[in-house]
Formats: sequence, structure tokens, C-alpha cells
Amino acid sequence: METFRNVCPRNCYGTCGIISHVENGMLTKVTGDPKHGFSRGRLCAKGYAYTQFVYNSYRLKYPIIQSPRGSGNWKRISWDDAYNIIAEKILELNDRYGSNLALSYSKFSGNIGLLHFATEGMFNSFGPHTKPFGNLCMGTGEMAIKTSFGKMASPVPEDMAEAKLIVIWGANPAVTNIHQMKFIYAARKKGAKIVVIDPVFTETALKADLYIQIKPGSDAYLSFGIAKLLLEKKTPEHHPEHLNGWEEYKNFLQNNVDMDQICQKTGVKYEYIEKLAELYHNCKPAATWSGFGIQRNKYGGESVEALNSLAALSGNINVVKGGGVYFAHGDIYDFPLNLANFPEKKHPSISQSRLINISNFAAAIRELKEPPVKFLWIASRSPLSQDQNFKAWEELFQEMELIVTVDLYMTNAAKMSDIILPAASHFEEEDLNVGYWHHWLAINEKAIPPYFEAKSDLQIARELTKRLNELSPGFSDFPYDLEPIDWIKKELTPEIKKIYGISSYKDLLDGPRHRKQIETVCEEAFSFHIPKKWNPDAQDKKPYPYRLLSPQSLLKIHSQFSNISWLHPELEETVAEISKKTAEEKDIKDGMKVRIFNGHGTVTATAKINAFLPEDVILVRQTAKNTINRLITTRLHDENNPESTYFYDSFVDISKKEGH
Ligand SMILES: Nc1nc2c(c(=O)[nH]1)N[C@H]1C(S)=C(S)[C@@H](COP(=O)(O)OP(=O)(O)OC[C@H]3O[C@@H](n4cnc5c(=O)[nH]c(N)nc54)[C@H](O)[C@@H]3O)O[C@H]1N2
Ligand SMILES: Nc1nc2c(c(=O)[nH]1)N[C@H]1C(S)=C(S)[C@@H](COP(=O)(O)OP(=O)(O)OC[C@H]3O[C@@H](n4cnc5c(=O)[nH]c(N)nc54)[C@H](O)[C@@H]3O)O[C@H]1N2
Ligand code: SF4
Ligand SMILES: [Mo]
Repeated sequence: METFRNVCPRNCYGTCGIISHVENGMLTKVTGDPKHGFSRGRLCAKGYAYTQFVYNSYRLKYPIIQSPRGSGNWKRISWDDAYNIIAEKILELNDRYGSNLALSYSKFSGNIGLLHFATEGMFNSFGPHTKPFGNLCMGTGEMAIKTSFGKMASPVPEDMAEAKLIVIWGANPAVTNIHQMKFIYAARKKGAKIVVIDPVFTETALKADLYIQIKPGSDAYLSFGIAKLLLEKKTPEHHPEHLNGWEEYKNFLQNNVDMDQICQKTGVKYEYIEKLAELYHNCKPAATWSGFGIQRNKYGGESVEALNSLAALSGNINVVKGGGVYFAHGDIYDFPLNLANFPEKKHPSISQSRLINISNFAAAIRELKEPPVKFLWIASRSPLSQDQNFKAWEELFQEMELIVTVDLYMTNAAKMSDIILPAASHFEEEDLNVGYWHHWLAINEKAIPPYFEAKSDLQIARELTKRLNELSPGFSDFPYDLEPIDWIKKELTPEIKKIYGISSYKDLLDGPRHRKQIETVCEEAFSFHIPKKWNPDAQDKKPYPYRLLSPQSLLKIHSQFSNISWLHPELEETVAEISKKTAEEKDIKDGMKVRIFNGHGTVTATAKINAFLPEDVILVRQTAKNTINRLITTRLHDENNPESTYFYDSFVDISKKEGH
């Protein structure tokens, strides 16, 4: 039996260290890496199910092609044939339009290892193309953190154990970040108070000392209310006059913030706001956790900025271990990211790629002319379960001349592709991983041979660019001779080695390494911001009566893991949680089949009455198949802004299904 070090590369707070146990080339067991200081030898249930994720009858084994598109009439082809068909189409489009602007890709977070930027690197090596930008998950919060602090930084999450107050705004770590719970419990053991602010009474709320049910999108109001009460206490420490923007912020709190309006806007009783102000006043250090949930609506940026200001006013800007604003950090940007930043090949007349906002990808691509996009590559992405605006996607698919999906499993989008290439799992390839929550760097070793004919995204990029160059010399300047380990070494520059205290990648084979110098925020660079448009009297227009909240679920990462029978022994059904009042008004009983609908379509679900749910909220967890995202279409404020998608700003109606 041999063991290897792996890293869970899912888009998850954990980025856990894994020890894989291998016998005769087979992965027989996975355990947590005890040397990983955040996950500390543990995985979540999904992590422990990795053997079934790797060896699974639903996993894609060979390149396949279907004709006609969407028919399900799949045929196995060789890698050689797949590369030829793809390369010929790329070259033909280049001939037709005189550039590669007709080529685009949709890639997001299936595997967030550094070598998975091979897709971006491959497209850059073609020269100007049509390129997504932004981050549909945390773009809004990232911008807000940078606005307040001048940079992205987030404290060491293990230090949360030292906080005396932990206020979790719109995160549900008992589901989405289970390892963090041990640091939260450790803090509580030492006397810390835990507060959860969420419209939904979540699994995390259940563990809290104080749960505050807030109206979605109103976190900025609540934090201004708390700040106003702190200001009125007149303790000198709550008058940080030395911080940028203080006077304006103070005047705003004094003159524009009305506590009755705050209670009305947030749905939170005055006594609870007072209680929160007391806690922020008395307990230091205080950890303010800006969850990703608060920034999935159009007030998200303002909410995150307002929480940053509250942390500053309460004297909690990262000065004491355990305190500060927790959101996510940008450690990854310290790496050269040689694949993501692979220089774009020069084109004689086109200076750069066309940029498309990932939060409006399908609709924006469809509007492009001269040339239109005709070739789509989908990798690490499940748009027809995770994105919004399905109608635009479905129309986009019609307009493409070739769609290639690289994935481990048959996703909804893969079903609409012409060619599917089977992707390797992280046990079958090398990689280098940094997370966005904790500050550990880890190497991912190749532990087992690829499953049937699966290949890593990097291997595919190497082989396809090579084929392109054979057919059209000089088409791509991708260095296809470089092996994965070469790319790993290239990431470990002298500065990176210093930051992590290593001398070579080999040190990582002994265990993950923690960053030596943690990027911190400082008071000098901080500035208070007040909302640009402040109009508490304004009423939000609701095109349909219920707000649809569709957060993450425990036993999946977005659309992934739904085929793992250890986790999902039965076919996943879509469950719509509704309030008692909604149930009465619509004459819906527990377990009944219901229709949830809006102008974008209808999704059927099974009703579940949730006695704690706000009356105007319907809660549906994401499912891979009968996906609720069909009902989600949100607008961007501004095409050029890398804001997240406002998944939680969608409105629906509900009725019982005929026959009930
Ligand atoms: N098990 C599991 N873990 C995951 C994932 C997964 O799919 N499954 N996904 C990973 C990824 S990519 C991400 S981005 C993270 C996300 O994980 P979290 O940061 O926990 O974010 P969400 O699950 O989107 O939402 C958290 C909570 O925000 C609440 N919420 C919604 N709107 C508001 C609001 O306006 N104000 C407040 N205060 N609360 C609100 C929701 O009810 C929800 O309970 O989880 C990661 N971890
Ligand atoms: N309604 C609603 N929708 C949401 C959200 C929400 O809260 N509510 N959350 C949003 C958020 S926070 C996020 S992060 C996005 C996630 O959106 P996606 O990144 O599209 O999510 P996944 O479902 O994880 O899909 C990733 C795909 O990559 C594949 N994959 C895994 N590893 C590899 C690999 O090595 N190579 C290749 N080529 N493919 C691989 C997986 O099998 C899977 O099909 O979803 C968003 N969508
Ligand atoms: S899904 Fe998240 S918590 Fe589970 S093993 Fe992977 S990184 Fe760790
Ligand atoms: Mo995400």
C-alpha cells in the first residue's frame, strides 16, 4: 500500500489536505491529512466519498461525439479523432474571420487548482479570442472589501477561536464550511458569543447564542443601525476620527439613519439591534464574517462595505488576533499564475481579446457580431445547473458550430455539446492548491493512473495545441513540452518560497505549508463609505410575491456529487420550503407536488413546510437535474463591473400541481 498527498480542489472554503491510500494502482481509501492545519486530518462526507467519486459507473470514460446535438446519440471516438475535429473547426473559423475572436470558453470552479488555468492558458496561446472576466460567486464582495480596505485580505480562520464575539452575516458554515465550526466552538468554549444573521433559520443558526432573522438584502441597514447605537454610546473608542471618511460617515449615521426605518427595513426589532450593539461594544476582539450569501443580491456591495465600516467603528480592524472582517483572501494572486496569465499571442491587427462579463455570459456572447462566437469550450463548469438565464444559454447553444465540454460527468450542458472529453480527477494528475479562506499551500500528487481514457485539462491543452501546430505551424505558442511538475516549479518563485518558507516543491511532499506573512488590512488604508443612493423609503419592486433563496447544500458542491450513492442513495428531488402562511394561502400540504414559476419558466418540486421561514421567502436548495436556476435571471448594474451574479434576487410564485 502506498500513500500520496492530495488536495480537495472543489470550490469550497476547506481546500482540505487528503491522504490517498493506493493499492495496485487503485484508490482504496481517503483520509484527512493530519498535517493540514485547517482541516486537521478530517474531511467532510463528500471528501470521504472520493473513492466512489473516482470509480463511478456514471463517470465519463472516453471522448464521445453525438449527432445531432442534444439527441443523446453518442458514439465513442479516439482522442486523435476528437483533436482533429476540434482543431479543424478552430482553424476553419480562424480562416473565415481572420482571427480567433469566434472562439470562447466558459470555465468556472469545478477544480480550482492552479494547473487548471490550463484552459485560459490554451486560449491565450491562440491570440485574441472571446474571454470571460469576473467571478460569479464572490465578485461583489471582493470589490467591496477592496473599496474599504484598499486590498483583499482575510484573517487566519484558525484564529477565530480567539474571538470573543463571532457575528456571522449570511454564511452557513455548518453546511458550507464545516471545518470552521471547530474554531467557532473553541471560541465559544472560551466564552465567546456566536450570532447568526440570516433570513433562514439555518443549521448554523441552530448552534448560535443569538439568531437574528433579517429581511434579505437589508444587512447594510442593520449594520448602520448598530453603528448608530455604538456612536451614541459616546465612548472615545467608537469615534475613530483618524480614519478616512470618518466625518462623512458619522454625519450620515447621525442625520440619515433613523432607527424606526432600520427596524422596518430589516424586520429586526429594536431590542435585538440594541443587543447586537451591546455585544459589539463589550466583546473584543469581534469577528465579523461577511458571508457570500449577503452579496448575492443587488445591495450586496453596500452590505459588505457597511459591515467593513461597522468593524472599523467598533475597533476591530484586524488589530487583535481573532477579530476583523472575514470574507475571503487573494493569496492566489501572489502566485505568477503562469497558465492564467500566459501571454496572449500577438495578432497583426487585433490588440486584445474581447472581454465578456461571466455573470451575463450567454446573453452577452449572443450579442456579439463581427465576428459572432461560433465555438464554445466548457470546462470546470456546469452552466445549465449553476448559471442563470437558461433561455439565453439554450439559444446560444443553437448558434454554436461546435461545443466541446470537458468534464468527469455528464452534466446538463455536456448533454447539449457535440463532443465530450473525459476529465481526470485530482487523484489522477499533479496540481498545486491554495484556498481562498485559510492560508495553506499544498501539493497534489498523482496517486493513481487516469480512469479509463480521462485526461487532465492541462494534458488536453498540451495535446490540442500540439495538434493545432501540426496542422497549422505556429498557430499556438503553448509550451506543450512542459510537464505538470514544470508548471508547479514555475509557480514557486523565490518570493513565493519565502512567503511559505519552503525551498522547493519537495518540502510540500512532507505536508502543506502555512503562509509566513499573512496579508493584513490596516487602519491607514481603510476608508468609511456611505451608500451612494440612500433611500430607505424606496420599496423594492417584486415582480412575483416570493423571493427565491437557493443556497448551497451539505452533501454537494453545487452540481457535483449528485451521482454519489453513498451521499445520495435516492434520486435527488427538488424540495421547496415554504412558510406556514404560504402553505395556508395556497392550500399546500407537506409533501405535495408544487409548481414554482415566474416569467422564465416552471420547476416542479415537493413542498416542505418550514415553520421558521419568512413569509415571503421560498427556499430551494440547488439540485443538478431539475434545477431551480431555470427561474433565475438577474440583471447587472453595469456590464463592465465584475460583480457576482445576484442569484438571491429572483422572485417566483407557487401553486400546487394539478391533481393535488
Ligand atoms: N456543502 C457545500 N459547501 C460549500 C458549497 C456547496 O455547494 N456545498 N459551495 C462553496 C461555495 S462555491 C461557496 S460560494 C460557499 C458559499 O457559502 P456561504 O458563504 O455559506 O453562502 P451561501 O450558502 O450562498 O449563503 C449563506 C446564507 O446566506 C443567507 N442569505 C441569503 N440572503 C441573505 C441576506 O440578504 N442577508 C443575510 N444576512 N443572509 C442572507 C442564506 O439564507 C444562507 O443561509 O460555500 C462553499 N461550500
Ligand atoms: N441558484 C444558485 N445558483 C448558484 C449559486 C447559488 O447560491 N444559487 N451559487 C453560485 C456559486 S457561489 C458558484 S461558485 C457557482 C458554481 O458553478 P460551477 O463552477 O459551474 O459549479 P459546479 O457545479 O461545481 O460545476 C463544475 C463542473 O466542473 C466539473 N469538474 C470538476 N473537476 C473538473 C476538472 O478537473 N476539469 C474539468 N474540465 N471539469 C471538472 C464538475 O464535474 C462540474 O460539472 O454556482 C453558482 N450558482
Ligand atoms: S468539499 Fe470542502 S470540506 Fe469537503 S473535503 Fe472538499 S474542501 Fe474539504
Ligand atoms: Mo461560490
